[in-house]
Amino acid sequence: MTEDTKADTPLDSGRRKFLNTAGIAGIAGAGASLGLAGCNKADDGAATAPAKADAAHAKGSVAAGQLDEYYMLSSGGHSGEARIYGVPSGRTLKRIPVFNVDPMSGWGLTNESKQILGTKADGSLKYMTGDTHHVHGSYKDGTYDGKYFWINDKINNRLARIRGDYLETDKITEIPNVQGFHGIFPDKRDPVDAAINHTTRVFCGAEFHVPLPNTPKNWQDGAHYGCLLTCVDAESMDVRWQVRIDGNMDLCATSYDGKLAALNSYNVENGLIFSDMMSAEHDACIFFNVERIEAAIKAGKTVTIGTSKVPVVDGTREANKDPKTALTCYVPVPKNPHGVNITPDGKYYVCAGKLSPTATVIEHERVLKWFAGDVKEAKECIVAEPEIGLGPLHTGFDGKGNAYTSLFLDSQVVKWNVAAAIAHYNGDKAAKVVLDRLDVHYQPGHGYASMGETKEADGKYFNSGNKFSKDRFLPVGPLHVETEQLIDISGDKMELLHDHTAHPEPHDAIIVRRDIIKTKQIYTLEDSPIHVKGFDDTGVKRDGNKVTVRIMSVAPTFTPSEFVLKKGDVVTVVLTNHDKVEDLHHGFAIEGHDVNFIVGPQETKSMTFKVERPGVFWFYCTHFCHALHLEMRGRMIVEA
Ligand code: CUK
Ligand code: CUA
Ligand code: CA
Repeated sequence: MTEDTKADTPLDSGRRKFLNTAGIAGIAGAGASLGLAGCNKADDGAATAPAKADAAHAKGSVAAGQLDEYYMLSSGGHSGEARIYGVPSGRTLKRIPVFNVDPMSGWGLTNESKQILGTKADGSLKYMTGDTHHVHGSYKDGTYDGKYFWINDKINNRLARIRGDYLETDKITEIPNVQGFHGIFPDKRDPVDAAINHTTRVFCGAEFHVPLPNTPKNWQDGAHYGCLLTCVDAESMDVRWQVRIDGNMDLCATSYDGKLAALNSYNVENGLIFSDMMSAEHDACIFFNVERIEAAIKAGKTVTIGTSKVPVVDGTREANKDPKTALTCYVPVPKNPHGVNITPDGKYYVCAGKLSPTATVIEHERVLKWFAGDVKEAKECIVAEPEIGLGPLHTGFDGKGNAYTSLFLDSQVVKWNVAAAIAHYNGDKAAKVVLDRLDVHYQPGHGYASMGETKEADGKYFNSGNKFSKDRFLPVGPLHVETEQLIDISGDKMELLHDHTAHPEPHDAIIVRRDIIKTKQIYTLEDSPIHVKGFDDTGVKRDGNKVTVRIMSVAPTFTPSEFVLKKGDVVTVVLTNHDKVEDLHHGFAIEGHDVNFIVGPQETKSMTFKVERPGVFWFYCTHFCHALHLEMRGRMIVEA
């Protein structure tokens, strides 16, 4: 352990000793169970005097009726959704359905959402689930422009886009020939065209190897397996190109000049089993030269894989030996790294060690020089490798030269100085690298700072997304809630402000200044080509057994309030909400037919279902809208 690590409170060092005895090798061998053993020891390291805790809590609280300073857009893990919290309050503001089915809004039930999600030939959803890990926003001039947010699905390998004005999912793209789609990052500008100083591409890494093309034929032979980096067009959401690499890809970061995408790889071994994935001392951070890749695509130096038409270029080591023409650069990083983040000044990438107690700092300029042939070996791009603690995963930045890395095994966040780490690496042993440590509760995964992934990193807040809450909240059965801990990073010492809960299981998030996100409060009728124009446009239209029922809502009525169908009809209800009052949503549900969705002011949604039982069925408004909300209902009559 480092000097700095030893200098902690007695209680702390006891816990650390426990982990030390087991050692890094043990961590690798015993796997996750040891990691958890570390946190089984109840830790009251944060038990500060109540008065001090109250003062800290007050700093992070937002009074009743007051608004938060930031939006925190968070992934929702295997819930398949995205969430929005307010910062600093930690209040949950919204859950955005993305890859999941959401009865409240009708996501996955309405025809419009099913079209975005993708359907099978019979009209049912192609996939019902998703696993979201990373949310990132579109950039302009090195900071968020609030236009789009993207989020990955690791289960079914899809990239979704959330539009910033409605904060709703508007497009989903399935990526061919990949599995374990994990890290994503939008580019921050074009690498060549100076006029394009905003996001036009989204880079998507693949964590799992698959046979390329995917057949079971040679499943035992790893040589047939490979991983592809995918570039998706930010506007059209079409897949532009892919690059085949050696190893795998985990997290992604992009440079501020648009020239490079960086992805950390923990499986340079191309291992198919656990032990093989950990056999090498060094893995890699892979840098992709965007301009060269696109030139190679243009020049047609491509192949296609299986039934996919996406052009694929060769980014493997063997094909990229000459730096001056290389598409990729593999910088060696110790052992199964997790996370790569770029400093807000655009100068350095930080790869956290995971199985090594270090962070690796790689200089952007040197990687560019390597591509120019001016740096001999890729490892010379490394400018520091500070020891920071056990199980480092993700790093946030304050814009003042400091980095904040989550330490999964130590259950801490460590604050360290990037310039000092570089000086220390260059021989200045007096350089103070680690500046502070704070216990978090417990086992942090992602950590992220306010505006920390932009040039406007403001050094105010850091959120620690902890994987285990244990004793922090009332127990609610075997599955505990997760803890998010908000930390004030404006001073020399980090200060824990408060905990808030998160439904399992968030991974990454971003904290965005509130003035950047400009939402619309009212939809536009023309958003929907099939909107009901007015009373004259309502009613039942029949075409054989296909029936369209056009309905409009104006609080507290539906028009028409009755419609008559025949048993066996396939019915499409089109509902337009003609209310124009902010927040005046109506719900539409039909008894016994599993029909349920809401429409906002001036919004249209439709849903198709079959009626098979004769009878009278009430439809009603589910969303409290008016003093006569309960009376806002009508009848669907199904004749035999
Ligand atoms: S990964 Cu979850 S804690 Cu998917 Cu970003 Cu590191
Ligand atoms: Cu309309 Cu409740
Ligand atoms: Ca490895």
